[in-house]
Parts: sequence; structure tokens; C-alpha cells
Amino acid sequence: MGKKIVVVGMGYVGIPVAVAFAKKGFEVVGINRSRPKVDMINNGECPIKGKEPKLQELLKKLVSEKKLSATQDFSVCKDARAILIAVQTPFNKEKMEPEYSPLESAVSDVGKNLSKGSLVIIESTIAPTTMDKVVRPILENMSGMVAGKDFYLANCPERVMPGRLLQNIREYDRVVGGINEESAQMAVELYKHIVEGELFPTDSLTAEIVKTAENAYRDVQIAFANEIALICEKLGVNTYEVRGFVNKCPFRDMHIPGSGVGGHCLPKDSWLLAYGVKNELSPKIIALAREINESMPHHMVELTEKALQEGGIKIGEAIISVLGLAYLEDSDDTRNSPALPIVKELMGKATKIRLHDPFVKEFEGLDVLHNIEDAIKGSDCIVLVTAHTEYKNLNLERIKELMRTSIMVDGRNVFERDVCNRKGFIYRGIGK
Ligand code: SAJ
Repeated sequence: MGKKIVVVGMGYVGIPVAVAFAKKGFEVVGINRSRPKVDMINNGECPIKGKEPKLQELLKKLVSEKKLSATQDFSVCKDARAILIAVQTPFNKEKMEPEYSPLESAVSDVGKNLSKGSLVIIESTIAPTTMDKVVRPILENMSGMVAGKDFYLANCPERVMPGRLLQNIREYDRVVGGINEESAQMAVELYKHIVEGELFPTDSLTAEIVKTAENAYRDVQIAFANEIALICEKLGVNTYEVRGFVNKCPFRDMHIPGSGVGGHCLPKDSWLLAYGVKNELSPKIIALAREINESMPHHMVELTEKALQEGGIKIGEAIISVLGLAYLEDSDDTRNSPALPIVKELMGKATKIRLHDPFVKEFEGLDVLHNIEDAIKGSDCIVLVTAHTEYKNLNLERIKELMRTSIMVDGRNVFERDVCNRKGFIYRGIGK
């Protein structure tokens, strides 16, 4: 097979993997539904705007060298050596099922344009059994060929992280699932060109479980930390101190309690894992962990109401400044951010809510302030949701001068309770 590689889905996963292969001399074509994104890439502009070292300059260089291009046309899949699919796979909590339409339509369009001997790889995170029950049948029906024989089929779950997209692809070990051994081997040979980490071949179902389990594992860990935080609040002990001492014990790794668990991975991957065994088994721990993590934003509002009460402020008359809308510190990514349920619940209760975030441009159609003093001036209460570096450097004296009432609700252990109390703040914090 030639050197042509097609990547379907020009997002957080597709763009860096397309750049990684193009950098190694492959002729890479990215497919995306939206024309504007295709045009941006062909103009050498990277659609991902967060801090991603080297990604923008590399993309521009590879496009100018004609090693990387983008299109909406699936016919480029013909005679491709490999076709990687990296489209989104959100989970619909109402229906309790994955939203697979982007995946199904991408797989179907690839199937219609599939050549004999090509290798199809799914990088998206999918529920266990999806390769066998969804991907393989569509590819075989649309191509009229047999998977594992006429073409090869594998799944290599992505392990990208905003801020380190290219680095993770290069450095992280990867699990490579194949619908048969030959498919897994073909995929390992391909990834060897861009992955310096170890490549572990296995079957597709195992790879599907590994990906969703590794994130469910983290979600359960965080839920445990949040439960310890709630216990410490009741007993009046600082959970971050408890965590420090617990982790002095070998084989302990208590995670960090906080205002909630956001992002494009953890909130959905546990549900994808559970979906893989629906009708057979209802996993308890991962479902309960989700429930605990999803309850933390409401707990932030409870802490806020208690703090305002202590300050003699009726929440219906309060002016509240919400600091931090992104789901992760120093990121502009607001996907599933805990800030959303917090802002929604507060909007129903307080007179005025001001939103601030140094990176987020727009948030649910609401005004976002980018000058911290504008956000704090005249307000009664700060609700700190995200630990952006800018907040860690705030001057408490200055804040006190600006506020009408000095109340601090700290969702990310940015401030110390006794320091805030000494400076005249009423202080509440997750886990304190
Ligand atoms: N969070 C906590 N406490 C913690 C860790 C995280 O409350 O101890 C919160 C964060 O504030 C955030 C959410 O959880 O709102 C998710 O944080 P994250 O650090 O897991 O960041 P993500 O969502 O970007 O997770 C990615 C995942 N990578 C992939 O799925 C490929 C995850 O598997 C990685 O473990 C994680 O990055 C990482 O290690 O940073």
C-alpha cells in the first residue's frame, strides 16, 4: 500500500494525529464535515486555539509542503493505506445511550469508498462491543467486503490531553485492538511510525474496555476524594491535609476534591463502559462515582448559601462573582464544566451573577468578563470554580477593598481558610 493516510474528524484527536503522520512523510488528507474548518486547515491555520506547543507551526509547514490537506470529500479514501476515524462519541444521559450518529455516518462514508487491503482504525472512545456490533457491520455492508480478510479493522483509543496533544501521541503507550491478529499487527506497524511509547496489540473488545475503564478508574478515584472531602467538612478538618498524609502511605494515591469533574472524557467514558454491558449488568461503583462527582456543583451552591447566610446576605439580594468557567485550570475548554450547573442554579437564586474567566470567550450566550476587578467590584461573594493561575495570584487585601461583602467560596483549594478569615473574609471551601 502507498503512503496515503486519511483522517476523518479534524478535532482534538484528528488534527494532531494527522500532523504526526504527515511529519513522518505520509501524504495525509483530513476529512471534516464543516467547510470552514476544511478551509482553515488548507490555509495553514490550526482550528485548535488552546496552548498546543508546535501544533500550529507544524500544521502550517506541512500544508505548505503539500504533505497535509483537508477536504469534505470521502472519495479520497480510495487506495488509502489507512483510514483513521476520530469523530466525537458523546453520551446521551437522558436516553442513557451513546450518540453514535457522527461515528455511524463517518464509518458508512468510509465503507462506500473503501479499497481492498486498506486498514480502518477507530480512534474515538467507544462502548465495549461497538466494533463488533456497529463499526464492522456498516463497513462490510457498505463496502461489500469482509473485514479482517479483504480489508483490515482495528481500534486504537486515543490518549490525548489538551495542552499536550502532540506530545502524548508521541510518548504514551497505546493499546491496539484488532478484529483479528493480522489487523492488530497492521495497526501496530503503522503506529510505530509516530509512537515512541510501547504498542500493545490485543483484540478490539479488550481495547474498548481498556479505554473506558482507564477513565472510569480516574472518575472513581476523584469521587472517593470528593466523598472524603464531604466527611472532612462535617468534621471540620482540612481534607487537603488529610490527603497529603494519606498519600504518605505506600500504594495510596488519593486524588484532589473539587467543585466537579468536567471535560470530554471522564463525564462520558464511565457511561460508555456501563453501556457495553447494558441488560446484563448494572455496574454500581462507577455509577455511584458519577453521581457523587455530578453532585459537587450543587454542593458548591450549598456552601455559597451557607456563607451568604453567615454574612447576613439574602441570596436573592446577593451579587455573586463566579471565577472560572473552563473545566480545567489554564484551559479555554468548557465542555461539561462544573461551572455550568453552578451558574444555572445560582441564576435562579441570586440577583446578579458576574462570570469571569481569563481564557473562555463565550459561555452559554452569557457575558464573560476578562478583567478580574470588573468581576469582583461591588460583589458580595466570590465562587471560585476553576484553579486558573491568575486566581492563585489574587491579592486578598485588594479583593476585600473591591467587594461589598467579603465572602469566598473556594472550589479548588486556592486559598487558605485561616488566611482568609484573618483578612476579614467569610470562607467556605470544598473539603474544609
Ligand atoms: N479533577 C478533579 N480532581 C482530580 C483530577 C481531576 O476534580 O484529582 C477534575 C478536573 O478539575 C476536571 C476533570 O476532573 O474538571 C477532568 O480532569 P482530567 O485531569 O482528567 O483532564 P481530562 O478530562 O483532560 O482527562 C484527560 C484524560 N485523557 C484521555 O482521556 C485521553 C484522562 O485519561 C487523563 O488521565 C487526564 O487527561 C490526565 O491525566 O490529565
